[in-house]
Amino acid sequence: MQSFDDLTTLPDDVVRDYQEAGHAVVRGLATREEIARYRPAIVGAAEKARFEKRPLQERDTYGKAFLQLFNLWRLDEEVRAFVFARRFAAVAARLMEVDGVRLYHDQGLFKEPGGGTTPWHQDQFYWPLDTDRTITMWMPLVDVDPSMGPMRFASGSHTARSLGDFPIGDVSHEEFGAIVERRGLPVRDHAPFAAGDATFHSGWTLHSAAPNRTDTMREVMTIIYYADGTRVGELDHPARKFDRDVWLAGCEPGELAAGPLNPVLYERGGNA
Ligand SMILES: O=C(O)CCC(=O)C(=O)O
Repeated sequence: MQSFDDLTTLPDDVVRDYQEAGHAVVRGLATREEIARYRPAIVGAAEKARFEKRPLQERDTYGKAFLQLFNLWRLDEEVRAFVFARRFAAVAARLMEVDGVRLYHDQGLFKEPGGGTTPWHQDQFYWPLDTDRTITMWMPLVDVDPSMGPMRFASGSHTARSLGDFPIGDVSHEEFGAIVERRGLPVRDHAPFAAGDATFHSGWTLHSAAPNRTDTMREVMTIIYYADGTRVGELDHPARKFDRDVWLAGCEPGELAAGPLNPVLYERGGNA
């Protein structure tokens, strides 16, 4: 079996796609063997971390979109090895054209059978990070076809940075959906996916996902990275203050975003 320290060769056109569109797909970033080995630990950690017990029909739109399970790397050594994979972090660094990346946090995003639409949103609305060099890796642990609710991205939307202060929900879906239509932004989903393929999207890229119309759980693991050297930004609304308190514990605005939960996961020429 390959090691997660083995890097992958990324064609230049994938980097160009990412820069231009704000998203890109990397096929086979994890092998089938790696997914078979690490999936049970990720699913087990997700079960441990699950706090949502209500049936789907009793939840709001955001709650119906997926089970969201945070920082699974802290629950299990195998999951830690997956989240700390130098191979994944190196792709994040190359796409953002930076020398090193830190972990913001991981999250399992499991869209249940019958799970709803993921509303249009921008991730960086939540993140008190003083940079636009932020990126999410979204990797299915099972094969995902278009009926299972793959992500879709509005190409080019990242260049505008903030398109409105909307937390994810019905209002963000309506407002951002209208922007996508009005501006005629091309929407792409990169589906179908084999387990181990991965998409990468920028923190300002508008994205959403269709409902899961199948009987199979859409198991996805995500890892969020930002450029090493980034400083903590303004805590200019409650969501950003909450994120600072949880993910950047102890870091104040203007200081390096480098708390105990934010290890360097890749450094060009280094060991990380
Ligand atoms: O998996 C989904 O449905 C949405 C994922 C997402 O919003 C993200 O990874 O930023």
